[in-house]
Amino acid sequence: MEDVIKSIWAQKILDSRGNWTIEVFVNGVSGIAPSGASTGTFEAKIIPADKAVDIVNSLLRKKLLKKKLSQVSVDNLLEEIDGTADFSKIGGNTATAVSFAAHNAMLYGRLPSKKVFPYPLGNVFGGGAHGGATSIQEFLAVPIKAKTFPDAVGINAELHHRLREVFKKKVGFVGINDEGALTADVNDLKALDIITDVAKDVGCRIGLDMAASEFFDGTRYNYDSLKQKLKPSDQLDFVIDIIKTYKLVYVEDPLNEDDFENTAELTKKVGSKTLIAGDDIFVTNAERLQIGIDAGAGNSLIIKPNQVGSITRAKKTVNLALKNDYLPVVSHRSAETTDHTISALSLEWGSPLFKAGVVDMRISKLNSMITAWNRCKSPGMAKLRFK
Ligand code: 2PG
Ligand code: MG
Repeated sequence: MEDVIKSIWAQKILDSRGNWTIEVFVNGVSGIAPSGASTGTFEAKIIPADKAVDIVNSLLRKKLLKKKLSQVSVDNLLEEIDGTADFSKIGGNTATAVSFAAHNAMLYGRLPSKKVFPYPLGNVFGGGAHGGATSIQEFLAVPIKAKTFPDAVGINAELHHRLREVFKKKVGFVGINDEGALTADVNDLKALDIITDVAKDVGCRIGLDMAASEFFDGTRYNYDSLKQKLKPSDQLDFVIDIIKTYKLVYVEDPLNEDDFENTAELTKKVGSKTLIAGDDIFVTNAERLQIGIDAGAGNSLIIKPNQVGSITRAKKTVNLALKNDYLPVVSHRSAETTDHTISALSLEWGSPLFKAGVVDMRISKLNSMITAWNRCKSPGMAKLRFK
């Protein structure tokens, strides 16, 4: 294993939205920063890709060359050089790309050999900030009956294919949004009706990423296509109602990013059967997760290393989650590239669910996981509490 940074350089490349992002090479191995559209207020700060590339090719190159290549030492050095809590000086995107490249350089670009594989959470239909008629951002396939990882991604893809036909027949026009999820001119409840029906045929369950902060205006949750505006207590009842009606196994960000109280109430009421996951509310940040733990808010959380700017920081949050029985879900962002660092992290950290889409760019992450599965001697799927 190489234990010293012998070379480091950066370039800007395009992401899936056609925006510039930063790619860093450490000892010739790549790491690329993704980015989001439904970003949490408390995420690490992003700087323009040009500036990020300059910072790596000048300042970071000088400071990191010949330094020890270990995750913790690289990430700690990045924190030291930056000196802020949210990487606002060198950029959370810059730090993420360096952290990913260092990680991948140590693995020589391969995935770690682990025996326990996650279930892929697949975004098959969507709206909100990613584009579409529904306020709910993501309707997710959860293939909990699959016996193998390749079968599981196959089930999610099958649901995507079938829904394309069903929506075309029922509504006429089917679109594709930022994550390759289908869109159609239906309201949130109609979408749930159609998707749960088809999911039953395909043999999977359904979850949601509501990304509710995106349609909360400070007092009301605005469901434009349903023509309803809900105050927080009504939003709580609405979420409980759809969880029961559609037997949802996973609901992410059901309330605004600062509403720990109602998230705790929801967890108390439905948390024994349904995963209530925090994304914008925790932003992969250990301090924010601790507030959630103290309040009893949620029983699961999204892990996106770029929300905190380094693998070491994200790992700290994963450890805290596992200690407190919160199920970690390693996740992609809506703007992605062919980078598949998060596939490796999902395996390394034993995250039982892996949110990485179904089609388009997203296959890079899924396919690298299939390779890891096929290389493994006796692989098995993770245990899920709602099975
Ligand atoms: C989310 C993500 C990924 P974004 O909200 O979970 O699906 O979206 O990257 O836009 O925050
Ligand atoms: Mg989310």
